[in-house]
Amino acid sequence: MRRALLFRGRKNLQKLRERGSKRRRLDYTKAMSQSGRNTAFYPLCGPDTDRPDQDDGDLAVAPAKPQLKRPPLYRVVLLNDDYTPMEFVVQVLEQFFGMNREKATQVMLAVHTQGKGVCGIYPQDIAETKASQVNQSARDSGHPLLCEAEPSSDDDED
Ligand code: TYC
Repeated sequence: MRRALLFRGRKNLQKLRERGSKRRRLDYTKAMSQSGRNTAFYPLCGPDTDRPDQDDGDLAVAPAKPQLKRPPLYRVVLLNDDYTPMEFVVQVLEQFFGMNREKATQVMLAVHTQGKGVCGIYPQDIAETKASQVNQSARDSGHPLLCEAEPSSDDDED
């Protein structure tokens, strides 16, 4: 190609360049407008009525209603014991459950007097992660504090 061009005049060369660049642009545009139609991305480009190969006839077509369901919820429950310092429990409630000091103190005292108490309600994976973070933190600090995740019955409503 390079050698062939050497023998053409300047004007010819100029024409060739113009023609070449026009062609490239035209081909590109055409390719873009055609190529999407047969791909999985085509429906994202607009309503189905634009699609030449799909005909719904006289039927009214309603979009399918998404079938959504809330994830089952789990309670994170803190258990009382005789050895874990109250201050440690308060700090755990602040750190892992986002409670302020006043709320954390209330919950800690409720657990202390009633034997157990709910720290929060979450989807299963989050509840289990929080419970195991609390248990790990207690173990790391040498305290017997225990935390559990259990299915909650509060998630019945649809
Ligand atoms: N009962 C503990 C004490 O008297 C305090 C405590 C509160 C421990 C709550 C655990 O989940 C707990 N030091």
